[in-house]
Amino acid sequence: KWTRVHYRTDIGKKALVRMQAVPRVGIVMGSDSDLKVMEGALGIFKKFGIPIEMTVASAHRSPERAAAYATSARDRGLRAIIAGAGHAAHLAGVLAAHTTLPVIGVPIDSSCLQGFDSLLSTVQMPPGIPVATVSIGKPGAKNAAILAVQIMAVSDDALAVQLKAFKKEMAEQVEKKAETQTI
Ligand code: RP5
Repeated sequence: KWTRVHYRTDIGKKALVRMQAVPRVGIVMGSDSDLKVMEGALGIFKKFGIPIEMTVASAHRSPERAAAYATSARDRGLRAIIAGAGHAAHLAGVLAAHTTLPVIGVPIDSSCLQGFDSLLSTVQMPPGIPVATVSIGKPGAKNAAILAVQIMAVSDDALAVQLKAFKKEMAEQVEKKAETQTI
């Protein structure tokens, strides 16, 4: 469904954007080295036909860019933000501080501590600024996308129907494997 990939000038030259319409979910990474993990979210958005945008902004290396991204997110049409970062992963928290949109954090296993550091720094938000933190790494990126779809489906019946079919499909795959494999 994504017919083009181009750069959105309004959020910076490095902003990788895949879109067919106004993006509804923003995926932000602390570094372009996080892309191999955050790519795990893309298949879900493609499956559900939800236009998204991806960009790089760091809570530490480019704090103004991160703040500007989150501050403008709702007005630009986004409905949720997914933030993936490694090491002392403050990106999701910083974005959450600057927006009223739901922020989903993906801890990335890019440091010597293999994501345990990122998990704690993403999930342990102080009261008042929640970040919905998913599991570490690529499975977390996929779950972040599903969670974003579920958030949007609260006010979108067509998406809710698609989600129901998605769950049914997963259950059928389990049944199929159970029938064909001897454990
Ligand atoms: C974090 O530091 C990023 O999110 C990334 O996971 C990690 C390493 O970044 P690079 O040194 O590869 O740019 O801020």
